[in-house]
Formats: sequence, C-alpha cells, structure tokens
Amino acid sequence: MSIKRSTPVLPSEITSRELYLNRREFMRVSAALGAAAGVAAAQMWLSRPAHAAVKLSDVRKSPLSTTGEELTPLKDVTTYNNYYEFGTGKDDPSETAHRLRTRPWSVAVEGEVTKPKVFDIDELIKLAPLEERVYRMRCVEGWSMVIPWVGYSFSELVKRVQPTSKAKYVQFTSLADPEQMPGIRVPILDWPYTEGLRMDEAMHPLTILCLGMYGEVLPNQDGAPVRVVIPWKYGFKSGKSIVSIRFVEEQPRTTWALANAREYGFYSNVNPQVDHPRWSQAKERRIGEFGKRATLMFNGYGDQVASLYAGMDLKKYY
Ligand SMILES: Nc1nc2c(c(=O)[nH]1)N[C@H]1C(S)=C(S)[C@@H](COP(=O)(O)O)O[C@H]1N2
Ligand SMILES: [Mo]
Repeated sequence: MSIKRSTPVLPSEITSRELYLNRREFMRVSAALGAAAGVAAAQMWLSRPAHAAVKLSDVRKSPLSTTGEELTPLKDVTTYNNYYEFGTGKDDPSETAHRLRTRPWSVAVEGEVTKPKVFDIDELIKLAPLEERVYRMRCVEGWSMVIPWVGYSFSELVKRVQPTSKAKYVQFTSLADPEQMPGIRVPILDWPYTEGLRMDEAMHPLTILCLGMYGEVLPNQDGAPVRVVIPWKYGFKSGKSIVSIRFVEEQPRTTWALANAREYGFYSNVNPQVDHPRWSQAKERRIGEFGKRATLMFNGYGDQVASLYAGMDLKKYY
C-alpha cells in the first residue's frame, strides 16, 4: 500500500518536493519511457503519493528520545492507524486521509491566557527549534510502536501565550469537517474529537507539539499538520490535526471518556496493573514483532513522570 497525502504549499524552511525526490531516478525513468511519455511520467512522479515528500530542515536530535529500541518502519506507522474521522479500520486513514487539506491551517490558542493568538502552521513550525523525539507509543487496544516524531516541547507554545492563574487544564480539539473527513458522518464518537491534560502534564517536557515524523511533515493519516504526543499515556490522548488549544479552569470533556466513562478515564496513563474492563493491559504487541512484550508502567517513562501522580490512586484515576 502506498502512502497518500495531500500536496502542501511549500514554505521556505521546507525543502521542495522536486529537490527532495531522487532526480537521477526520475531522469532515468523519463529517458526509458521516451520524451512524450516522459511528460506523463513526470506528472505521475510529481503527483505520486510521495514517500519522502516534504522534509523538515534543521531537526536536531533530542536527549529526551528513547534509545536502544528499533524504530517501527515508516510503512507501518503510515498504514496501521487509528484516526476515526477517516474510518474505524486500521487502513482507512491511509486510504482516505489524502482528502484532508492541511494548508492553509491555523490553530487558535485561547481561553485562560493573557495573550490568546491564532497561530498559522508556518509560525508553529518556526516557533521553537525542531527536535527529533523517539517515543514508544502504546495504544489502549494492546499494540505499540516506536516512532521518531518531530516537534518541540508543548511548553514552548504555552510560554508564549502566558496562561492566567485560572488555567488548570488544557483542551485540544481536532478538526471535524464532514467534507474532508468521511468518518465524521458516522456518529460513533461525539465530534469534534477532544482530549485534555492537566496543566502540569501539558508542561512536562516529554509532551510535544508534533509537526512531523521521520524527518518529514506529518503524513495526513498520522495527524497532519499538527498534533500532540504524550508518550506515557495511551495513544488516544494524543489528538490529531489540532485546530484549537484551550486553557480552562475545569477538567475538560474528553471524547473517549464521553463515549464510555467506565472504560476510559481522563488520565489514561499507560498502566499494566489496571486492566481495561474488557481486556488485560499487562502485555502489548510491538507492531512488526511476533509474540508479546510486557507493558511498562507509564509506558517506560515512569522515572520522568511518576512524580506527577504522587499520592493519587491510579486505579481510581485511570
Ligand atoms: N483526532 C483523532 N486523534 C486521534 C485518534 C482519532 O481517532 N482521532 N486516534 C487516537 C488513537 S486511539 C491512537 S492509538 C493514536 C494513533 O496515532 P498514529 O496513527 O499516528 O499511530 O492517535 C490518537 N489520536
Ligand atoms: Mo489507540
């Protein structure tokens, strides 16, 4: 299966698609097909769902990356997805998310902040130095991946809008456009998809505003053009294609807790000791591996995040 994505407008800090494609390969194909066919080949080549289309430049490695684990191949990360706005099947997003127009795009940062602001996606890309953050990702369904995300700590954005003393939580809202997202017509979730974090969770350096993966802009199926990634929580906390970030006083509604409060709580920290009502969370299948491995407390990030939950009963606050 190929990777489909829309053709974004290329801002200055992004290497152009033509430059990034392998020119020699392109010339070789054109020559073999002859001049007339070459034009068709060129069109095909340029409109082809590119594997390495839009590279992000100046991405530095982060010391906060998980090391010593094999990366999940890009092909798996882009064809085995959960993105219900594009359907509930694992391969639905890779087949239909090319319909998502990721430019122009803006994110409204609002609510309990001194300096509310609507950020254009190009502003967000330039807001702070881009870092590669390799994180383990654990889906509540029992599978996991290791993904080299590109982004920066979400706290970088928070600093710029200056939350008021009333800001206790952050709510993230995903796009909900039935024209672009066929899954929205199915009332399976209460759209738009919303997720939330407590302020200290949002400010934790591991929480990132994510703009890419594998050195490129995010493929649509992975939440282009901007998502959040919170590696110690089940995957559903990491909302995709974010259009609004709201700072609020009360714990916000979250899509999965609304869908089934008994099965999904607000915190949703990866916890092998607290089973989902319908299945165990003790083990996981790493995509690409046979057999299962043990799921780690806080997805292996306990040294860094356990203190956020000191004194809390994690069976109650699941
Ligand atoms: N808007 C939105 N965000 C979403 C989802 C979704 O359906 N819609 N699925 C979540 C779930 S369940 C998981 S496991 C991750 C999957 O991210 P990935 O496909 O990039 O691996 O995205 C999360 N973010
Ligand atoms: Mo998930």
